[in-house]
Amino acid sequence: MSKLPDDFLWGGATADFQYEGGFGEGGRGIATHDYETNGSVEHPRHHTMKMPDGTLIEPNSSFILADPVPPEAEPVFLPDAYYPSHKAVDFYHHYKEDIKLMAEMGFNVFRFSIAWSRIYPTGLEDEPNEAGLQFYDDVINEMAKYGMEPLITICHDEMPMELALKYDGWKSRETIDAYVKYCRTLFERFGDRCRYWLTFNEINAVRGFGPCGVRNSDGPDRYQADHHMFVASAKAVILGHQLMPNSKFGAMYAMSEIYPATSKPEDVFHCMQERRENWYFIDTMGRGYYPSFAQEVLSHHGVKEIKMAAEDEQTLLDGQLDFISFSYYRSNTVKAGDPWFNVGGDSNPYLKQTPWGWGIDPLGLRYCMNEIYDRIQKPIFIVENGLGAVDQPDENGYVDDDYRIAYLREHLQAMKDAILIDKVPCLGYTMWAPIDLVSLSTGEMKKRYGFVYVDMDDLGHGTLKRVPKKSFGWMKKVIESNGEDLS
Ligand code: BGP
Repeated sequence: MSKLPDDFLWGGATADFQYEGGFGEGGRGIATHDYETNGSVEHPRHHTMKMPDGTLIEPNSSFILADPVPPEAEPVFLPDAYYPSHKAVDFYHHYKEDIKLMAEMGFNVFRFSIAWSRIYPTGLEDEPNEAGLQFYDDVINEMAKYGMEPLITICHDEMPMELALKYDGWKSRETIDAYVKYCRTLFERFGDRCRYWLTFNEINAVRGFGPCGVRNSDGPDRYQADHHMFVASAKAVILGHQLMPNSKFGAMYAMSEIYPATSKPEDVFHCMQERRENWYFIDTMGRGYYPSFAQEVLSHHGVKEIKMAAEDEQTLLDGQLDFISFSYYRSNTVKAGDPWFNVGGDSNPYLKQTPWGWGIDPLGLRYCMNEIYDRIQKPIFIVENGLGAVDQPDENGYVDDDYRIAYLREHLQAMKDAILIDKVPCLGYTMWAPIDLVSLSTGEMKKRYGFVYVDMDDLGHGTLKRVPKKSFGWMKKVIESNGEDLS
């Protein structure tokens, strides 16, 4: 093969709580991310929680969220805080304009997530919310006008708040039933127009109250919750295949490549063990059974065993994924003695970094694609890759973002090398995120990824006007040439 396949999928990816807004509109319920403030690298965004005596819980140093959250704490909105998910960049009211811009670039796929709380406002209703279904119907039909197919993330790091409060989210098996009910509704309503589905976003990295509804995500609760998500994903795949015979399912993994900090055998061995923290997820869902080292991973986290129902083993086997998708932004290094599940890891002295300290490593993308395919032998789908940077618009809102073009050019070349030289089957590439949106990790707006500039600042001020950046025209040319022309 000397060229990318003719049916290669080119597009962009977004997540509802970072992009959609429309808080309280169309009967949408409250989701876990709705209580997250904005933040920065120095001051992590966090859920504001209140104890019965009125004391507010301060965020700790953990990634994104205060954790653990005491069982008696309730979420609370503070009058003077800014909650970016409520408006995000208002795709809810701009979807026609945004989809048109994506179509202009030549996208034939658009990955977006459905807000669970828009379909089942608390997660507990028997009947879905028609206005929520109608919104996504409108989005999908608008895409169809341009021949753009959906890649739907069923659950992108969040859930209706009520499920978190009532069941401690994924810690309980009840949440599996709520999720499968939600999936059935989506498949019955959209299945005639959607082939590609992702059951969860970055399932290997999510933990804690915001993404999983779990109040204490260190140790046993986290791994029990993961098991329930594995079972829920497998049940969704089984049901999806029954209801939509042409459907293809993946789940999405955070694949920051991890290298040993040195060639010292102890560092290399620790790196292998740290990587197993990811394989634990990919193997189980990609092959349909827990890997042989699963207990070893659990032991690192002080977990003696996972509670499983008798039928879970068969469910995992029957509900294995059709393809493996992942996000790839950066690589990190680890060394012996580092804590387990060292999110972010250490920086790599051989790499340049983004302003947010993420090591830029295009070859790591080729490495990832090869490694996953060698191991799981199922097609790859790259569903997130991009550069978060501070853009400086001119007086018309135009951004000359050569740095973004350079990042994407090198990563797309690495992807092509994996496909054309190493022969890794890859279904497509969806860049994060085609239109500027709110950052997941910091809640900032100034960490921009898009081909299209959105006039809005970190506190939600601005006209929301959309202006294509220089990279917009560049990506259009790349897609027109099916990836041949990266100049
Ligand atoms: C992934 C998430 C996305 C997205 C992206 C960029 O982890 O799936 O939701 O936001 O990373 O991260 P950030 O927004 O923190 O820069």
